[in-house]
Amino acid sequence: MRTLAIIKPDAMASGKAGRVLAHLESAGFRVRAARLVRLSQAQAEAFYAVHRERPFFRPLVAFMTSGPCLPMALERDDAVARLREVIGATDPREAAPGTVRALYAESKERNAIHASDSPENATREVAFFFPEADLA
Ligand code: FUP
Repeated sequence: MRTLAIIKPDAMASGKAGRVLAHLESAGFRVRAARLVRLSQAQAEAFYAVHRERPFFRPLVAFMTSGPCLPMALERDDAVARLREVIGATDPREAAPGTVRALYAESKERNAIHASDSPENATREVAFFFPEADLA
């Protein structure tokens, strides 16, 4: 099964994308599609539409449009749940040792990586960035 990860602008800007990807590959994920993108305001708002009413929505959209990011379709067994384990809690101070966010995130707001939180969202989010024909 597949899930969506995004290496976020903080990790891209600080040159951690390679280390984050190596971490994911070591955890058994295979990259089936990847794209370097600078999200537009409209794209970031659409991607995070579920958070529209939350107080952190505007800062989240501002951060996600602040520089390039790297969406990737990742595949392995039980991909959605396994990737959530590998990335750790939203706030790196609460993330388990050795998780991507514990290792590489700057803060709860600039937390290095996104991962789909359910199989339904994984399907929607992979399709948001990658048409079926672009998946390897
Ligand atoms: P997660 O699924 O761990 O990425 O976390 P959420 O879906 O709850 O939140 C999505 C993104 O919103 C987080 F990655 C970072 C941002 N956020 C904040 O900036 N402040 C918060 O209090 C919660 C989330």
